[in-house]
Amino acid sequence: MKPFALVLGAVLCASLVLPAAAADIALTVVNIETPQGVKIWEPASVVAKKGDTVNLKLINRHADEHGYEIAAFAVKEVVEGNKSKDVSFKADKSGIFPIKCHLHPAHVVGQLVILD
Ligand SMILES: [Cu+2]
Repeated sequence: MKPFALVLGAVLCASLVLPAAAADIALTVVNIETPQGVKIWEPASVVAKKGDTVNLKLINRHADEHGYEIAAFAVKEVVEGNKSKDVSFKADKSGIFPIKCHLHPAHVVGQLVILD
């Protein structure tokens, strides 16, 4: 057997035994208006696994500014009208955490679910 094949075999075996490494989650979240006339971030729910790095691109398609807050992870952004903003954070604890527009409390947005 050639050395390359040995190394490849060792890598394949290791990948079967070791737990899955933390991943990079990338998601685009867009502020839309519901048929009821409420401006929300869509998708409303973000799911990741503990240890993942979550990268969100927040796109605000409205003329007015909107907030995106996940207090549990110190995320608190204001996205100006017709602008976008990139946000990253490490999902270092598991649980279900609210996502809000802190500028307009009526815009109850959704939830962040971090799986153990
Ligand atoms: Cu808002």
